[in-house]
Amino acid sequence: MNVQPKTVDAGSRKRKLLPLMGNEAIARAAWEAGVKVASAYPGTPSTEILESLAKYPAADIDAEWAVNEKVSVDIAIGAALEGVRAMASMKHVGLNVAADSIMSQSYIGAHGGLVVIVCDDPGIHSSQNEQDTRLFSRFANIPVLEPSDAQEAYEMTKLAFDISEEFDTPVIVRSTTRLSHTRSVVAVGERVTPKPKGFVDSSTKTVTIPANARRLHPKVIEREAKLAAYLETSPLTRWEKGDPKFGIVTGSISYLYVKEVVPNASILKLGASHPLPGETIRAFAKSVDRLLVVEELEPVLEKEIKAMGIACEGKAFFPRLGELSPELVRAGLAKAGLIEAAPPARAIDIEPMARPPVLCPGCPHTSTYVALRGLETRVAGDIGCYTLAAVEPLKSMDTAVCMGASIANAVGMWKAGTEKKPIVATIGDSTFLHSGIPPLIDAVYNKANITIVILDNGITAMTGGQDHPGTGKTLRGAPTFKVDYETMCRAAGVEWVRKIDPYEVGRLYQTLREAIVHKGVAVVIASRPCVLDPVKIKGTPLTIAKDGCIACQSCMNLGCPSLTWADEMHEGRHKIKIDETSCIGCTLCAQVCPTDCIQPVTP
Ligand SMILES: Cc1ncc(C[n+]2csc(CCOP(=O)(O)OP(=O)(O)O)c2C)c(N)n1
Repeated sequence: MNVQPKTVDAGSRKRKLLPLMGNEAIARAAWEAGVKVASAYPGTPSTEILESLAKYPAADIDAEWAVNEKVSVDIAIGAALEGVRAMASMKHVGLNVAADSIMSQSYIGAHGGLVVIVCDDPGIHSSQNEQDTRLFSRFANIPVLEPSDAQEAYEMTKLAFDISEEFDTPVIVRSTTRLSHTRSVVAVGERVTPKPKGFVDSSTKTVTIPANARRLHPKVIEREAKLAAYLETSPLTRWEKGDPKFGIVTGSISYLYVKEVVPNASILKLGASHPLPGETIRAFAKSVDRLLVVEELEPVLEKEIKAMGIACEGKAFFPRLGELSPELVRAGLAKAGLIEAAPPARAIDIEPMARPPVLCPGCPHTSTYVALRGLETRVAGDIGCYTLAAVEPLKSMDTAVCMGASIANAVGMWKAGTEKKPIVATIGDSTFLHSGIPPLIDAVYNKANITIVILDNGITAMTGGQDHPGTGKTLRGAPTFKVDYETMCRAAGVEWVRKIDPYEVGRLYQTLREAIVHKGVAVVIASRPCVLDPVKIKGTPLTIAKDGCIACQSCMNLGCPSLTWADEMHEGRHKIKIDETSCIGCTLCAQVCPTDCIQPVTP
């Protein structure tokens, strides 16, 4: 096969060196590879890929936020079908949303070159689960490249486009949090502008009706065998000869941990972990006394190598959960009896104070959850900053499954017929646009009796403040149409819709009370900009007149991080004080104070 990693050249020292994060390296590679269309929906740890791409000239690359990951992949597919290089990027759970398109596109191919960047999150730093994208590559019969550092992220992303075109397949490049967010020096190259190939009329290939799909499926299987053959000789598969006492099959960031712990070991580094180069693995296994597999998360390689009839060991010594580390690799190899165990670490006798995350001072989501708790509702929640309402001190959200689940979860709760409390779904604006609209239509269609609160803070706050169709701005900051939630809800058939400012506490309570007694679907749109995005809001801070505070703790129910207990006491309870540096003057605490002792700081 003719796909050599042209970009992995020995002359890299002559190239320009840039300090790039893994995600920036991927973006740089995409730009250099001549990607014409790039689309993504934000999600940690992948978000910076598209944000970095948007810094390259608009004439070179059309970079856009899509409403969700499936839409982003479908846009990339459309562009690739027109014969240009296209890319979609997402976090691992975004791949679930995009899965339907990728599964079928695997049959259709890639024509112009189609690469999907998926960033996994071992250790669940900022996600709702820890799924391993390598399993999906097997499911979809498409190759997955796994860089170990930012330089490889750059090189493999470029190579992924070559492979995609040569083998007519979508290619996944899999990163992880540690790689995406680690910065190191990357030798970069020059941009190429591939000639657009144009659309090729071939409906037997591009229309997946059963008759065509039946013909395409065997080709997918053949393609996989060709890719495996290519990977036998490709520099992506690297055999590092070392001590034959044991050999380690590894890849991705795990490779770096292995190199740190046993630099002279025999290592088979798999730059692509699907499909596997079986012959090379077999030869490598024969060359060592014992074969180990060091891989983060699932025993994907271990199981497949065992299925080839090759004896190996892996998860007996290394954890299946969370991130690996040099310490864990060392401990695992020691447990296997292959190296000395590390001397016991010096015990540190300090218990760090637990500091659970809380909503920001003045967060517009706070009052909605205080009110829902007061109204004793059953709250089906969703994913966003507001998911923090599920934990202390707000503790007023009962469920959070995945993006867009809240409304349909609430419908199911109502259908179950066992709930004594009013059922409320709460969903952020970005999440509503991502996957909340079909369940809203479903709720009306099936005559559900639920309340939906759209928490409209005018931004995708959780992932760092990205624009979306409700903000009226594109990724590059250009003005565009701004979705009107009220009109949208009415078009879906919702008759009872109210828009309120969640800083007006009295009105908020009253509106929610009316919504939960309304028969049918009631929608409350709680609109108030995020205090951090697009600009940090800082109004006149508030202060508490000590004499007036009766230590009733009403304001403390807000869980605002600007409120703390003062040393002074009233009837055995601590009075409250406000940290004026973090207070933004939202007045929520003043509104719930029964003695009116909270006032703006006078200059
Ligand atoms: C399928 C999927 N894609 C992306 C994410 C990352 N993510 C978590 S919440 C969220 C959106 C948050 O925005 P919004 O709903 O407006 O709530 P906010 O954080 O602004 O309160 C995103 C993009 C995810 N968890 N799952």
